[in-house]
Amino acid sequence: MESEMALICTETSDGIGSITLNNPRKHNALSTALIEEICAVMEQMRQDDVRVVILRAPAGAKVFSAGHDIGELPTNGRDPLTYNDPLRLLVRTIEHFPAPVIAMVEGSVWGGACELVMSCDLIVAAEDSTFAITPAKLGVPYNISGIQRFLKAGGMTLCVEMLFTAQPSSARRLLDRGIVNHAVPRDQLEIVTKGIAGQIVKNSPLVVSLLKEELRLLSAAHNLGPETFERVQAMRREIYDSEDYQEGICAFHEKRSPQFRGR
Ligand code: LCV
Repeated sequence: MESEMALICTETSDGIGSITLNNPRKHNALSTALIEEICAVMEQMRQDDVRVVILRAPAGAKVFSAGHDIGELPTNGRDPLTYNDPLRLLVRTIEHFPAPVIAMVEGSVWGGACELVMSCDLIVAAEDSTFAITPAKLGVPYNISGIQRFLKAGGMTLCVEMLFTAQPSSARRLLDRGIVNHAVPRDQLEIVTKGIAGQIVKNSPLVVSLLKEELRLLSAAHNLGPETFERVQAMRREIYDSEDYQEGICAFHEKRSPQFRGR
C-alpha cells in the first residue's frame, strides 16, 4: 500500500513500512510539519503491526537531510532544543516504536539529522554518504541526550573531532567506529537494507520488540545524575542567551560565514 503526504511518501508491504523524506526544496530539513507527518505515519504503522520501518531519502538524494529547520530555531533567548522540540519527539517515537527502525542513508546528513539517524536501531549507509554534526558551526547549544548518544556510539576521539570541526565524516569512517552497521555501494543500498528487514520480519515480533526495549533500558543504565544534568543545562543556557547564537542563525539566513566573538 502506497501513500503520499505533503513532505513524505510511505509504503507498506510484507510487514515492512517505508518512510521516504520528500521535501527536496529544503533538503529534507526537519521542520515541525515534516516531523509531524513522520510521527503520524509511525503511529499508523504501529497500529498496523508493521514489523520493520525503513527511514530513507529518495533514491539518488544528494542530501539525506539538512538537519533542524534553521528557520524554526528561536531567536529570543529560549532554549532552542528543549524536551518538546519536534526532533526530540521524533527520536522518542523511534526509540519507543515496538519494532526496529532502519535508517537507509544516501547523501549528506547534517546536524540534528545525525541524531535522527543514530536514534534508529540500525544504519545502512551508502559508502559515499557523509555525516556532519554542526552545532559549533551554527552557534547552537546541542542537546544533552544528542551529545550523549553520539558519545556512546562513536567514542570520545571521533566525537571531539566531529563536534569541534563540524566537518563531514564519511560513512566508511563511521563504519570503522561501529556507528554505522553497513557502508555499501549506492547500487547495493536498497538490496542490503531490504535483506536485513526481510530477515527481521521472519523472526518473532514479540521477542524482537522485547530485545529492542531491553537494549534501550540497559544502555541507559548509567545515565547522568540530576546535579550533573542541571550543571550542563546551565552551561547550555549561557550559549542560547549569547550574541554568538544570534550571529550563527543570522549568518545562515544571510548566506555568509558567521563572525563569532565568543560572547
Ligand atoms: C532550513 C535549509 C536548511 C536547514 N534549515 O543548497 O545540530 S545543530 O545544532 O547544528 C541543529 C540546530 C541543526 O540541525 O542545524 C542544522 C544543521 N544543518 C546544516 O548545517 C546544513 C545547512 N545547509 C547547508 O549547509 C546546505 O543547504 C547544504 C550543504 C545541505 C546543501 O547546499 P546547496 O547549495 O545544495 P542550499 O544551501 O541553496 O539550500 C537549498 C534551500 O534549502 C534551505 C536553504 O536555505 C535554501 O533555501 P532557499 O532556496 O530559500 O534559499 N535549507 C538548507 N538547509 N537546515 N532551510
